[in-house]
Amino acid sequence: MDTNRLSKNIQMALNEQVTKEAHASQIYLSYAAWADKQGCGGIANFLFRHANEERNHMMKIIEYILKRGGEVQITAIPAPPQNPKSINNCFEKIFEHEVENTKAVYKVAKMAHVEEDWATWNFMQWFVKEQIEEETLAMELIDKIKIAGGENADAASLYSLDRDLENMPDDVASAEDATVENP
Ligand code: OFO
Repeated sequence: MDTNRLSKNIQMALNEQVTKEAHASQIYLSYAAWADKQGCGGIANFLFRHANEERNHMMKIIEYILKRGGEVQITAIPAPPQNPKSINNCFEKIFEHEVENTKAVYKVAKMAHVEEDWATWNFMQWFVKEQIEEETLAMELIDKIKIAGGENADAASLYSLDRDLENMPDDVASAEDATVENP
């Protein structure tokens, strides 16, 4: 008796998303190592922590596939892109990657909608919401580096940005959680 509650296509799309989250984790790892080498230990710390968050996303999907009686396929992870050229470029690349990942998440959610797989559709809503946070976080990084001078940021501004990011939280409050009392 087949107890797999996922269609072939949805299972494949979820497995692809597993690889995408693993890839995201590798990207954050590689940028973190690069940032550390530039002397930006605070930024590196922030990015290392975020690499773990991406891995948690991966695990969340693996657990869901298994819970639905599906089959998990762990495949090769593509290599991360080339190192950034500057801290400014690093944050831009992070933002671009997050937007790419949002598109991938929407694709799976849309597929679930078309197939009327409401369990997967509902599951994917967590990721839709998470991507709002991830994009907001990336936008905040871009704003911060802009204030520090963008490509022309001097050593003093980079130093203070690095110290700020050391302790910056890994997630941001999203609009859905805002209230009048706690905007
Ligand atoms: Fe998994 O959220 Fe970023 O990519």
